[in-house]
Amino acid sequence: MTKYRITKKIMLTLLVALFSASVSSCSPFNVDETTKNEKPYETETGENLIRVGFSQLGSESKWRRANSVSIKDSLKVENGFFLQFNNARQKQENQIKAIRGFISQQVNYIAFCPVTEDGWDTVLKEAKDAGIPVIIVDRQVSSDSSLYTTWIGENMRQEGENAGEGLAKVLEDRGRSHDKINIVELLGTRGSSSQIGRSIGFDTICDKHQNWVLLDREDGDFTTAKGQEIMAGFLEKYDNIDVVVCQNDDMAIGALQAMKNAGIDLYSPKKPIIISFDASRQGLELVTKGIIDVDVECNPASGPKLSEVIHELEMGNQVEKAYYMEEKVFTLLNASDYVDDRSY
Ligand code: GZL
Repeated sequence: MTKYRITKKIMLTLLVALFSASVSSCSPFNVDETTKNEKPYETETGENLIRVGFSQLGSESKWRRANSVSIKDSLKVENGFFLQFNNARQKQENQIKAIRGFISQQVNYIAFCPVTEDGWDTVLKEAKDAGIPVIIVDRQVSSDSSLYTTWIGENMRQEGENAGEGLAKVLEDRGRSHDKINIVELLGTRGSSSQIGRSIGFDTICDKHQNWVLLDREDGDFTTAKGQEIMAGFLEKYDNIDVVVCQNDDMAIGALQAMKNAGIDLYSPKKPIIISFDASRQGLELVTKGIIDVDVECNPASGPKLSEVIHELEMGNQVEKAYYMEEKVFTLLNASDYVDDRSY
């Protein structure tokens, strides 16, 4: 056999190998082979799987990553689901694109954590017109509730009020209930229901304390890096900060780093009072050290409830319009009882 023919044979063999590898590496669930009514996704035992398209807003914080773990752990094949999961990297346009993809693939259900409240009417109408039930998870949308089946999440306004009441208690315990108190705030993603609800709730309590002064508030987008950047700016601008309110632990960790960089002793009783949200493991560890003074829980474990609600809908049962997650408030008095069991 000539050299050319040997080379050609080798090339052909390689091409065939490459092609068969690409076919076998494709998901066994090629979306083109399916239509919604057949529920074509089956286990080895022939059990039909419920197809769910889930648009997660991003992976900006420990809380968000824990929420994604909860969703994936609950909507798995063993529980009867085929989950198509998309990470939108905190961009609404990516979420809308993913949801439109789920509609065109004719999934059985769509669920998503909306990065901000507004801008969902059109795509929710498209899902409704396609006959696909939509479940909102975590944050809320401003769209009419007729456009989605139910919402599973947290009471953000209550969280904000819990933060304000927690601050009032800390000040009372330190004999500072009547002092002038200067406050700065690191807000979550502006326009998200988490930011809006927590701000409204906290402001409601602030309004009851005329001696509390809000010096400044900026959008930290729920990230550690932005939290540190904003807090460094506040420390340059103000020399009389009594309280720092961070709308999640990730921003609090950034703010604490900025305070350390500015030479503030985080173990000193004179350090600014730190109020935070989420109550992640790291947040609770900082509470047990007396560095974070109040940490308001925001429970990310909405996966089991999402699984339960979809199974109810599959059986043709009615479901509630809203499901609230259980949440606590942590201080030095109770954080050590919970920190070791924190999964995130
Ligand atoms: C709250 C959730 C927020 C968390 C942040 O329900 O939407 O988003 O508080 C996360 O940690 O980034």
